Parts: sequence; C-alpha cells; structure tokens
Amino acid sequence: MTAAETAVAALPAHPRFLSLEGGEGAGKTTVLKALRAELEAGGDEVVCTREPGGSPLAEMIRALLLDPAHEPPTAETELLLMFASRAQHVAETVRPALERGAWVVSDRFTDSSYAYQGGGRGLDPAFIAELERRVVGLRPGLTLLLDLGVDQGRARARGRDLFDPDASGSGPDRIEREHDAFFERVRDAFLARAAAEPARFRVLDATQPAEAVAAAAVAALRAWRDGA
Ligand code: T5A
Repeated sequence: MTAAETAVAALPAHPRFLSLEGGEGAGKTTVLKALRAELEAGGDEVVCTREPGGSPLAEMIRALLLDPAHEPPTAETELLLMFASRAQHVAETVRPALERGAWVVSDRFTDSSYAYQGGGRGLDPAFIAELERRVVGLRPGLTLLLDLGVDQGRARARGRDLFDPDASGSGPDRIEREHDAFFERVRDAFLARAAAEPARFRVLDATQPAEAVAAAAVAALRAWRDGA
C-alpha cells in the first residue's frame, strides 16, 4: 500500500452514510428505493443522492461528463471532473445532511472512481487516493456492491434506453458507449475493492429478480445496523 492509500484507509467511515455501487444496469434504482423505505420506516430523514451529481453545480459537471457530443475528455480530465463534482456534492449535500442527523444514500461514490478511472482507464490508484484524502475526506459506513456479468448489465441498460428513454436521457451516455473489456476491468476493480475492505462492503448477487436484490440489500442493511 502506498502512503496515500494508507492515509485513505484511515478516513472516517460515517455510520449513516451508505453507497450503492456496480457496473452499468446493475439495478441500483430499485435498491435505492427499498433502502429509502426501510430507513424512513424508522422515522429518520433520508437523503438519496447520486454521483456524478447530487448538487446543482455537480449536476452541471455530470452533464459535461456524460454528454457524448463534445470532444472526449482525457482520462485525467474525466477523473478530475468526477472529483470536482464529488467535492461539491460532499460540501453541499452529504456533509450538511449527515451533520443534521439524516441518513445519506448515494447512488455511486468514490469507489466508482477507483473502478472506472482506476480499473477501467488505468489511472494510478495512489493518485485517486490522494484526491480522496484531500477533497472528500470521508467514506460510507456501508457500501453495497451489486454484482453481475457485463453482458447482462449492458443488456439491461440497453433495454431501459430502448423502452424508457426518459429514465436515462436520450440513449447511451458517453461512458455507456465504452467496450466490454473496459467494463470487465471496472467489474474486477469493484470486486477487488470489496475483497480488500470486507468490513465496509457487502457484495450482492444482482442477477436475481429486482425484488430479490432489493430484499437482499435491505437484509444486508439490517444485519449491518445490528452489528452482524
Ligand atoms: N462514473 C461515476 C465514473 O466513471 N466515475 C465516478 O467516479 C462516478 C461517480 C454514471 C456514469 O458515471 C460513471 C459510471 C456511470 O457510467 P449513470 O447514468 O448514473 O452514469 O450510470 P449508472 O449508475 O450505471 O446507471 P444505470 O442506470 O446504468 O444503472 P443502474 O441505476 O444500476 O440500473 P437501473 O436501476 O436503471 O436498471 C437498469 C435497467 O435494468 C432493469 C431496470 O428496470 C432498468 O430497465 N433492472 C432489472 N432487470 C432485471 N432484473 C433486475 N434485478 C433488474 N434491476 C434493474
């Protein structure tokens, strides 16, 4: 482990901060709704948010990042824009919500940068760790990784784009247009992170029907809250 990675491993993991991770079409939307319902049933405020995005300026950066119309960003540009969005998201949305005692459930967080820009694009994880330490400064207490094969995830995302274009905008975004080998590296990087941090990650089988995946996510949350 490099010095930057060691410093990052010591970042505070907030007990009311949850993240959902996974490749394309993993089914995070359904799981997010189930987690929200579970937490709200306890009477707590729940803030559901997403990355890139999650604050007005961060959403503008998201639009820049995912728009296939302009020149392709370099890997470094992509990484820095992800972290620009994240810095704003943490300052404007995540920290204020945690400080007033709300739960925060984020559809993607820093693990996606390690998986997509680190695993997928081949950028140095120590560079990502340095950015995480300097501009993020906190980690989720629990991260649910929805794992499924690249073919299946991409088929689902394509189906959604075809039948419900409103859910995704107007067809595949810039990153969704990447080739399968890119997404295989992304998946491997997510699984490697989960294996390296078993106390924070729970890996869920996302090949199951949506209701079963949502139920497994809620069960994982309950077990984690019970300290299991
Ligand atoms: N990114 C993000 C980076 O590169 N670096 C970073 O640091 C960050 C934060 C975000 C993109 O940015 C990249 C990653 C992404 O490429 P996005 O639009 O938010 O862009 O992309 P995703 O998060 O991948 O969103 P998706 O919509 O593709 O995936 P979801 O949300 O996991 O999938 P969902 O819930 O929309 O489901 C997709 C389709 O499958 C069906 C749904 O009904 C839907 O049609 N489905 C199922 N079908 C069968 N069985 C199930 N269990 C199903 N679950 C869902």
